[in-house]
Order: sequence, then C-alpha cells, then structure tokens
Amino acid sequence: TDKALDRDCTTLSRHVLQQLQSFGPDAQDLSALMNRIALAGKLIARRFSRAGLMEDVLGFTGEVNVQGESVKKMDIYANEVFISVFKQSGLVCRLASEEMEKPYYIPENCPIGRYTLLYDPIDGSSNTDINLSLGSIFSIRQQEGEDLDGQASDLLSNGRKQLAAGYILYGPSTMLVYSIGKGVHFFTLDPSLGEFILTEENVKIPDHGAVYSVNEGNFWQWDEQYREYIRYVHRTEGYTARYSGAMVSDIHRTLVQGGVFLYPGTLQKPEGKLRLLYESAPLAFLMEQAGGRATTGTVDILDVVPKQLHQRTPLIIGSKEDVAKVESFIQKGQ
Ligand code: P6P
Repeated sequence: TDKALDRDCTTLSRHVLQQLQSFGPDAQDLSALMNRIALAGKLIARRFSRAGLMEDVLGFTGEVNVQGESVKKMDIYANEVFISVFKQSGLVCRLASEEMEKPYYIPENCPIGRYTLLYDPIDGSSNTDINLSLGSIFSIRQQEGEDLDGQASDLLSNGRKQLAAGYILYGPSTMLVYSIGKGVHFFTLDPSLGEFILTEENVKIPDHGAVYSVNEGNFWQWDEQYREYIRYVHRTEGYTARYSGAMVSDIHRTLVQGGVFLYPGTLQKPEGKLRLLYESAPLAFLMEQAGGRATTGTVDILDVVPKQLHQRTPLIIGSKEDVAKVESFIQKGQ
C-alpha cells in the first residue's frame, strides 16, 4: 500500500498497541489511556489557537497556586481538561497535578493496581499571553497498595517506577512525544484528521550538541561551580545559548538537536524550581530512553525518591557528553 497512506494510518493508539504486544491485557488500557491524553492535548491546542479571539482565555485568574505562583486562566482550563477527560475513562484512579495540593480521586475507576496520572497541565504558562510555545507534561504510574489514607504516598517513589511519560508541545504544530519504555516517538497533530500521526520513531538524542539552555539571569544566584561552567561555555568555541522560558520547548529542541538544559538550585531555591514528579522525572524518563541523561548534579533524576508530592529538584538534562561536562564542574567545585 501507499507509504504516505500507511503513515497517515499510524495513529497514536495503533502505535501504542504495536509497542505493547508483549504487555498483554495492559496494552489495551495503556493504549486507551494515551488516547485520552491525546484528546486532552487536542482540546488544549484548540483553546490556544483561539486564545486571542475568545474572552476569558488569556491573562491571570488572580489566584495563587500551591506553588505560590500566580495562576493563568489557561492553567485552570488545562487542569480541568485532564480531569474531565479522565473522569469518564474508567482507567485512572488518581490525578496528581501541579495545580492541585492533593490528588484528585476518581473512586468509581478504582480497582487496585490501576493507573495514576501525574501531570503539569500547562508548563511554561508565562508564554501564554505572548503566543510562544508551551507544553503539558505527563507521567503514568501504577497504583501500589490501597492508598486508604488518601495521601497517595505510594507516589513518593523513584522515577524508574513510571510506566509511561511524555509531553504535548503546543508550537507551530502540536506534537505529542511519549515513551512506554520502548524508545521515544514523535507524533504530530493533523488537524484535518483530528489525529496525532507518527512522524518519528525511536528518536535518539545526539551525544553532543552546541546549545546550552539556562536562565543566565540567575547567574549570581548559583553556586560557583555553575558559574565556572558558564564561563567555560562562554570562552569555548562552538557553544550557543537558547532559552524559551517553557521547559517543554527547550527539552524538545535538546532532544532533536542535542545539548543541555539546566535549572540549578539558587540562593532563594537551593532545591531548584522545577518539580520532580510531574516535570523532571517524566522528562528524565524520555531523555534516558533517547540515550541522554538527567541528573540533579549529583544523583540521577530517576533515582530520586521524593518526600512530598510537589517536591522540587535541580535539573541538568540532555546529551550525555554535555551533562557530563556540567557534572565535571560540579565535582571540581566539591
Ligand atoms: P525561569 C515555567 O514556569 C517553568 O516551570 C519551566 O517551564 C521553565 O523552563 C522555567 O519554569 C522558567 O523559569 O525562572 O527561568 O523563568
């Protein structure tokens, strides 16, 4: 049959089923789950595409979230999209989100051993009102135990427990990138079909890239060893800087072109700004699947066991040679 036609028929759900042949009955569930994530992505992408044309999409709500950050209307809308999409799914027992202090329970979905979705509904929401790219980040885990106290303490485990992880990038095109532990795969939304179509399979990050991605506005907030690394890339031929303000965009560029993204701890936030369970761990899962690395600077991100749901972490992520270069400055500084 026609190659282009074959490709247009490689939808996300078909790809997940192909990936999961050895998973048995779980394959159907995870395929259905990924389809619900795709639906959430389509709903959010549609809203963004009309943001300037509709009332009540852009701007702030006037609220402050559990992170102490001012909440954008799109943060709330996107959070509610994920809840609504999964309430009817029959697949997910709990939703843990950056926008909610406690997980959202869906008891009617909850035979033991079902899935939990951890997500950042809109990552980089500072880009909402200026029409720059941003993303949603998701991570899927299997519930362990009965969570009778409603504290979801089984989620406080390392990132290697993730069954699947990925992001949706709302950019010039809307892309969904995911892994279920069998490589990293890119899908692009074809609005005329309303489907995410496979555009790249088994993506591997280059071992080195020219780009370092960090907010240099924090330069004097960092420990000296990070300043030493920045002085090194400033004076060494072949490096250039890119920083978008939305981690999903910066991570996607890093995945495609190579390089390193870093958000070190600062004087105000020694533990870093980025959250572990629904930002750094899912992206670390993807990056390792693509042959890259992700570390706090001293420990692999996927080995960190959080003490609380919204725990933050320093993050250095990208090509293994470039991550190692940053680590070498950290080790020198210790
Ligand atoms: P800063 C967005 O708020 C975010 O969580 C990431 O998407 C982004 O990389 C980072 O924070 C930007 O933070 O302090 O550089 O503005």
